[in-house]
Amino acid sequence: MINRKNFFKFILGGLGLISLSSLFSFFKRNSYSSNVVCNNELPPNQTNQGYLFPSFGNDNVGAGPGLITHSPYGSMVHPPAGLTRTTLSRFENPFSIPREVNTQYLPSFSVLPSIKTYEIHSIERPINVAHKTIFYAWTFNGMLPGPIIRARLGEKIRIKFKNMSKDPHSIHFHGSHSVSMDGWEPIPPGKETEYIIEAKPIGVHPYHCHVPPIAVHLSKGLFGTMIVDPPEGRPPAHEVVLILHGYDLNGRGKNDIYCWNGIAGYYERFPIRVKVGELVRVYLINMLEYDPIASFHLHAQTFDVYRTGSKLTPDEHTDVVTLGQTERCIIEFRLPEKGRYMFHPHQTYMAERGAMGWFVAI
Ligand SMILES: [Cu+2]
Repeated sequence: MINRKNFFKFILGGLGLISLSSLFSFFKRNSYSSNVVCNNELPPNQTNQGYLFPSFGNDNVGAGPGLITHSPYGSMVHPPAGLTRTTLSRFENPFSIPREVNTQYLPSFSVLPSIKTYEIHSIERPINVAHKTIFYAWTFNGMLPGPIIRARLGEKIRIKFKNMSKDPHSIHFHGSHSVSMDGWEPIPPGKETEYIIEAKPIGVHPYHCHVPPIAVHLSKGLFGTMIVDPPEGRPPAHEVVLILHGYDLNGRGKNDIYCWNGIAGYYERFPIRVKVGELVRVYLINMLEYDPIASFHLHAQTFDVYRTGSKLTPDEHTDVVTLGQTERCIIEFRLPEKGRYMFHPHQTYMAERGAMGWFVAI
């Protein structure tokens, strides 16, 4: 039987539990322990362990995840405020830019044989990935996706990898290389290693951390692109790297928002500008976790598909290409008249949640 005294004890105990749990969830919401953080702690050009990071917008105020509203164009997740048309220029090589001078652009075809050395460090940092949405990312060199590595067929690449984060990580390259350089062995926090690989075959190959749970390490941002050019290069073109990726904002093993090159809604706000009639070459990679397949669809124009980019003759001519996880291809097309040509995965929920964009022919 519950008497009056016990009844009050029960009520007070219950109230205590409720307030403790709200206190706990308050701290959880306001710490970096979850993927999404909602506060003002990310200054522009934040430094971490001596790195100068590019800033990705400045609207990190408010409650994530993402601002999901209807738009007449299809995407309902918008990029952070404060970005510009050049924020993601490192994924693009416009014809008109002298490539050797503008290092902010996609690395150019290398002319002389060499051993290229890259320093790649795994670094944890918060990144504005969509409007009012900060993601506590695991990155290579503070970038998401990681740096673009570009080499000529057969060139030697030396990767000096240092793990500057709190968990073990590694770098595993797709393509062919010595099995002793395969990069699946975890490198503990604070330790470093060196990978030496020969760039082959020609094409576009992802690299990524291979430490389990791989889905978590990869979807938190530890991936990047390697382009291997044929010895004679490919025909001159306006080149763009497009990597499809998703963010699991709530740690549910499910993507909440989607993006090309790390920022949801970016190419809807800032279309990729190309000239009418010029050759456009897209290095297309599917780096999604949690969604087994995705596609790339271009509106109003068809394109050549070079699967993995490993041949110089196209495998098909179409307007939609489907890619499994880490699958990739090179596509080429020309836009024959001025206008806005939409692109998106034909898994339309991905497009509506940030992965819709435009090419604009001018
Ligand atoms: Cu990892």
